Formats: sequence, structure tokens, C-alpha cells
Amino acid sequence: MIKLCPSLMCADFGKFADEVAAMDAAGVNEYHMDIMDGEFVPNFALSWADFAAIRKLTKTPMDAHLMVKKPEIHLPYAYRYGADTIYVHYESGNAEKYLQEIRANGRKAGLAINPATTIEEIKDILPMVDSLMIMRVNPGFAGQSAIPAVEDKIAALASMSNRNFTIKLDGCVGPDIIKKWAAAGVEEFVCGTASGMFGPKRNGRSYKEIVADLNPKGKADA
Ligand code: S6P
Ligand code: MG
Repeated sequence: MIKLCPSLMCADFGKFADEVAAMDAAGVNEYHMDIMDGEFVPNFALSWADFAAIRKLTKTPMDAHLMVKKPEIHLPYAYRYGADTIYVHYESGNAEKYLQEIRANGRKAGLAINPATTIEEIKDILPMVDSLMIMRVNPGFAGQSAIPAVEDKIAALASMSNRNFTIKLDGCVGPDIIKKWAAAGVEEFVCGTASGMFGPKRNGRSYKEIVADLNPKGKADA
């Protein structure tokens, strides 16, 4: 079973209620919530007020992808507003401390890694990770092209024996990427513009059609 995770920074901010209802009905598995601070990355995306408002609209799990310099400022909001999985970036520093804290707060501990970060750098903290999010682009913006060198890292991590964490791919995740990496055991996929969930590649399709097109089994997972 794979999880399709729409990236709501790519959605129409004026229609969150209708959009989330339609995506829930289509059987998406988790909402991907990008939180940026303008410093760790040169951009802003969703706010905690957006997060809180969307949390009230749906029972579908929500993650929080913290692209921030100081996770300690943001983590209390992630707990308060009901993030199910919380991703801190390895590159923010002190990841081990934050992962421990996230688990202690009863949430899934997520680690996000930039394209340049190696397996060697993170291997010692992998036992503390519930979901590893491998960035295929440098974080900050939707609609970027993937960095090809990341593919070898995905392959090595996906084939790791006795892996105790799931893998999520974020950044330029299109239908072919989902097909390829789902076959190699990758579990979770962030769906932005490359997937066709949002933007011009959507091509008039409903969320139901998109979910069916993206899922290698041809239907939404329960
Ligand atoms: C990027 C952010 C992502 C994007 C997503 C967009 O910094 O973390 O979650 O929203 O990658 O998807 P795409 O297909 O436009 O790259
Ligand atoms: Mg993201």
C-alpha cells in the first residue's frame, strides 16, 4: 500500500474547504503541510493558522514539514494543532533531540534530508526515525526539477535490510517516479505539481481520477 500525500501549498488557498472535501472523497492518504520561515529557505508557504483551519476540516492524517531554522519555535504549534507526523530537517541541527521530543509527544518522528545530505551523515539517528523524507529538490519552492544524484540515495535507503522507518519522497514526484519507487518499496509520495494533483498537469481531471491514475494499483488505498 502506498500513501498519496497532496502538498497543500500547491492548492487553491481560497477554496481549502471544497478542495479538502473533494480530496478526502477521492481517498488521499495524508495532507502534506509545508511550513517555512523565510530563513532556512527563502520563502513562506502555509501558516500555523492555515494548519489549524485545515485540521478542523478533515480527519485525514496531516504531516508538518518544518523548513525552519529553529524547530523549537514551531514544534509546540505542530503538537497543538494535531500534526500526526512531524518532519524536522537534518540540516536545521539537533535533529536527534527534536526526534526524541516528537516521539515523547506521541507523534511520528520524521526526518527530512536535503539532496546534498548523505546516508553516512544520518545513519546513527535512523533508529529514532519513523518516516524519512528524502527531498528530490532543494526545499523552498514547488515546480522545480529533480536533482538526478538523489536517485542513488533513494535506492540505497529503500533497499536497506531491516528498515524500521518508512520513506517519503518530496519534490518533483511525478507518476513515473511513484511507479518506479513504489515497486522498490517506497511507501509515501508528496503530490504537488509534477504529480498532476495541482497545476497545469492536472488537465481538468477530478481528484478521483488523479488518485486512480497515480496509484499503481489503479485505485485509492483504504
Ligand atoms: C518544497 C516543498 C514541497 C513542495 C512539493 C511540490 O520545498 O517542501 O513539499 O510543495 O514538492 O511538488 P512539486 O511536484 O511541485 O515539486
Ligand atoms: Mg514539503
